Amino acid sequence: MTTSFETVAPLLAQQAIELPSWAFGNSGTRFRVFGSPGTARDPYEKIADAAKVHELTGLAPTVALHIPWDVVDDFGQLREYANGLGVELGTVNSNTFQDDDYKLGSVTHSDPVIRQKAIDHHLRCIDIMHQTGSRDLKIWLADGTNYPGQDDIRARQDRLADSLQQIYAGLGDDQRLVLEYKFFEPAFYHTDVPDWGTSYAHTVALGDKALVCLDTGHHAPGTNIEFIVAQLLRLGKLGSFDFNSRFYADDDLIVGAADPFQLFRILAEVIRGGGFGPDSGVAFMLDQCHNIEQKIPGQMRSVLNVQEMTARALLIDRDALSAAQAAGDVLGAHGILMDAFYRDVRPDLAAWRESRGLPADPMAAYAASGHQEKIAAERVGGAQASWGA
Ligand code: AOS
Ligand code: ZN
Ligand code: ZN
Repeated sequence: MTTSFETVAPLLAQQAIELPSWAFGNSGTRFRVFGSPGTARDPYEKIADAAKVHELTGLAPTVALHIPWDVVDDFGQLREYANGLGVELGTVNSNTFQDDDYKLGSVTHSDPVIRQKAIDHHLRCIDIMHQTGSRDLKIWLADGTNYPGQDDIRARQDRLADSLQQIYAGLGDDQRLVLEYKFFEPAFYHTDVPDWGTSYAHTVALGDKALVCLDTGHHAPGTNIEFIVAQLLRLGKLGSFDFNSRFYADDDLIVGAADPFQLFRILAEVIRGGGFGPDSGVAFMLDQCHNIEQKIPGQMRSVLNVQEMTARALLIDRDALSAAQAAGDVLGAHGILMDAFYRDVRPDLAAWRESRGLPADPMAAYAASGHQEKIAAERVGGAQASWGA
């Protein structure tokens, strides 16, 4: 029997997707960062942009900060400002990749002075988290080497473990550390946290408050990401997602744009493994840049894509699927999964949004609202925020 949209709507109402503050700054590639009219100039304007996405979609109640890009004099005031616009401050992302001192590494550096500087930066992030009310400290490290023999891979792991332990010791009772892995870039021979296994090993050694962050753009082409999702959920160590999509490398394009079917498969495993919903402990975040498209509607498109694929994944007829799997019905089981993927949930979602006081078509509502023109007219003078500042 086909699962009805009405059955899954209450689950969809629980969906929350965190937006990255840096998505509202200018970004680009190593060739060019493009400016665009109306781009946010400071953390306050980035939060206002994020709040607009939430206002029109009801999907994005929190905004992730990046330190030092989003440093302000008074984080309590920033928090109040966010709350006044109907959103909360979320994950704090540490940054130890833009300082000359970190050229050869940060928390893995062989020089104890530089290592301490990197550890202290994370402790400062934890302090900020107390002021912003954030639960998660997200650590992504640019640490690694470019040439075989450049440094001792094993010693770097030992230094990483020691540094992470010192950071972990600074966490409050309700705070968590999520460790993101990436197999290349900016280092190209090896990175110090290249894969889920390495992140898993370190987070297990740290303790229950340390979990793995899975960025969908950080795997070799062809990697079965949904398998990693299933495995980490099985092990109780999936802490968060950085959603985006990619054609070639870490493209940070709009989630669901490059490979909607992969997004569906990932979400199907999330739901199957109990990783969906506010009590699951798995945080949904975006990690994207909008280089050529408008940023607010770019983020709206992204959260709507996640919502749409979540709806389809929730519509999988689990009983029929289990029965087909148990019966060894290869094509039947595959067909049941594909039936859910091909369900066009857009009309149901539009009607459901309207029933909750949201625009049926948030993209059209934004375009018609004149908001983009308004911020373009208002935000003149000053320096636009950009990825890296
Ligand atoms: C880098 O590739 C990682 O995806 C980070 O999560 C993130 O993009 C970065 O911290 C944003 O500045
Ligand atoms: Zn990421
Ligand atoms: Zn990335």
